[in-house]
Amino acid sequence: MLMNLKRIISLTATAFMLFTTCGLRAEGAAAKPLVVGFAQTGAESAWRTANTNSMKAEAEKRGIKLKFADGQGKQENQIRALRSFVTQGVDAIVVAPIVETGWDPVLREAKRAGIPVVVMDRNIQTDDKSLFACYIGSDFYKEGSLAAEWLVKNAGARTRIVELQGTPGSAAANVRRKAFADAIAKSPAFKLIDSQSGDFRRSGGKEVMEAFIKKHGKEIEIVYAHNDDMALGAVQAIEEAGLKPGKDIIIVSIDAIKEGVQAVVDGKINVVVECNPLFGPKVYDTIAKLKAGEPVERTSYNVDEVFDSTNAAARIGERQY
Ligand code: GYE
Repeated sequence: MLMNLKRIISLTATAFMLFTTCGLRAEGAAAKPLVVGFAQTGAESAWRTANTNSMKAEAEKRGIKLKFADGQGKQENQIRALRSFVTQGVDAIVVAPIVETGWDPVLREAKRAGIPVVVMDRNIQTDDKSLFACYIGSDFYKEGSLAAEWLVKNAGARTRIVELQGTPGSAAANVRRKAFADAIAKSPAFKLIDSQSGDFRRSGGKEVMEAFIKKHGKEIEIVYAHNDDMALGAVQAIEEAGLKPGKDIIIVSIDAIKEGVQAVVDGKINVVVECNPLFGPKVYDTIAKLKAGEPVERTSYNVDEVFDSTNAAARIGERQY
């Protein structure tokens, strides 16, 4: 009788211990945060800062451990970061690729390790679509077309354009350039008289615009800038040359950062086409789906708007970046 009682007590104790250890283990596993490696291009523009902030803030909100790598404008730095994420065995990788090509080898390494890759912001060119899970970004072709369409409607007699290109080889610059060229080709009065890269930077936009003014002088009637930072740099260069940006020279631009929309309100930039950088929530929702084995959209874009003198003042209060 006593033996039986002892055995019952000991069995119960063992069962209890097993139960609690399993319980602890299960709890431990559930509490393990998701680890995401994010290879950012750098910090070339206000758009980029907003994008970085969105990715960091949303990770924090969701208890995701974000390993952030600043590529400092160099693809080789981003490739190194991706490799290190693979070695560390992160749960997922996000990359905002500086340029379009040259990603296959490192993406193959991620694929072999079974780590899903989300391409964010700028797309890549590859023949093997299985190398990344999906692309979450912006319709750069639409943005370039909207900028050109605005000119067709509003430029009046002004036709001679200089272009401030983004980073050479980037999807954002390549596609915005092509879309704009395609659109103005349909209105033969327009003439692209010069085009140079300002690397998506304010300083770059200013320097290139100064050189354009020196070279072409009064011939310049329109500036097409691939982003607001370069447009704002061009505004400075135009003012320093004693001219009125937005009046003597029409400026069209892309991004719609707060400062860009403010410049529209102030009449210094004529139109900004929106490119929303706040991808954090969408990116982590997508990663959660990928980890759960659920299907995700292959390509998804943010919906973008156009801000000019007709709506900028009324809408500037809503701008989040
Ligand atoms: O327009 C620019 C940034 O890739 C869409 O990169 C992005 C571009 C954006 O530096 O401001």
